[in-house]
Amino acid sequence: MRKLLVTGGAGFIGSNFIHYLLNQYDDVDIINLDKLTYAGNLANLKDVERHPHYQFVKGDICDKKLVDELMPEVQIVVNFAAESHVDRSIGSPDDFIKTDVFGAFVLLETARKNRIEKFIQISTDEVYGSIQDGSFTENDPLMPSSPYSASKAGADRLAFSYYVTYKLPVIVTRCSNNFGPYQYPEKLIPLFVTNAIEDKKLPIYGDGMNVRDWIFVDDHCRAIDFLMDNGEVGETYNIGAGNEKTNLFITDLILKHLEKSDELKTFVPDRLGHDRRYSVDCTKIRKLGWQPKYDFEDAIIETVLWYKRNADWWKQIKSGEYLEYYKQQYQTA
Ligand code: NAD
Ligand code: TDX
Repeated sequence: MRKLLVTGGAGFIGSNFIHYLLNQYDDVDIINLDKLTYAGNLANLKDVERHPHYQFVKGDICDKKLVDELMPEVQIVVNFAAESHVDRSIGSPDDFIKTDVFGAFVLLETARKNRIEKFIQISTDEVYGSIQDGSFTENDPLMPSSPYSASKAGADRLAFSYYVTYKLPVIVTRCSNNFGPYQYPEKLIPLFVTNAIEDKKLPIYGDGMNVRDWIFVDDHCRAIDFLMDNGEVGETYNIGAGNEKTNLFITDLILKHLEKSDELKTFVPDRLGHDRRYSVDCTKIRKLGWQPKYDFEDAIIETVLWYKRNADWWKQIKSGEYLEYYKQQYQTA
């Protein structure tokens, strides 16, 4: 039996990862440590809340005493917990520094003392910053440009330093933009899908020509699982599916699949410091034997359908704290 501490498991990717592991294996035990910030939602895990191999602990990864209590119970740590939204980091970076950097430090330090067998730090492709042509490899320098990506870069290299200095068996992953079920509707795809369903405006930043490389969340989860077994400790792995699209292309695709009018498209002032293009070279993980399984357009259709069928899930979110935030930010809610 492998026992994992999954942090941030009530968020988008963490909850998909927990579902993935429990569906895939009979021999994993999971402790999900999550603070339940605005982005954490136990509704994402309703179907597994009584699963015999799953336990939820509400708490903060910065809480050293709590982390000290949990760490001796597990062999593997997968750290998803983070403040994850770039726009929020521009308005109020404090929690990004606390959770993404200091929280990662608390986990690493405690993992080291407990001789953890594997520590997976979930970083992001945003740590490289923007690239005009070509793609970043794992050896390229980090040039993060938002308080979010700078915090993630801090944790990314701090994790690496624990491998070099203390031989903690760390693996760092840098994935591109995820989409799929249970994504908080402040991120581009769930925001635009749910707004379009309700005939609300779709706020496109700047000229809409910024490029992101999209990956279906299940492919990301499989990559993390793959690296837990096959990744080399001390190494960093880019993860992506090679679906580079402009935001306008994504917007048009969503409108097409929902059969909604072009008139919902609304150009709004650009995000401050908006990275133009992200692109990662995934040769390293592909050579090891992982590759994405999902076709991009099929996965988009599946995702749009999921939000159509699960309106209760996002309507609940869009009626709370969210509404206040969006009224202040964009006046689109
Ligand atoms: P999310 O915002 O949906 O979820 C974050 C989760 O972390 C939430 O459940 C939240 O309650 C929890 N959390 C926040 N602060 C915490 C704290 N101090 N202690 C414990 N739990 C805390 O984020 P996501 O999109 O699922 O991203 C998960 C991870 O993957 C993040 O580290 C993010 O940087 C990384 N990542 C995300 C993407 C993407 O496209 N979403 C791409 C690459 C990497
Ligand atoms: O309303 C919007 N309008 C818009 O044009 C929003 C929310 C976004 N955008 C643009 C900005 C980006 O170019 O869409 C693109 C994607 O934006 P987000 O969904 O906010 O994602 P991004 O900033 O690319 O960061 C995401 O991918 C990498 C995640 O939020 C990060 O956690 C992850 O590390």
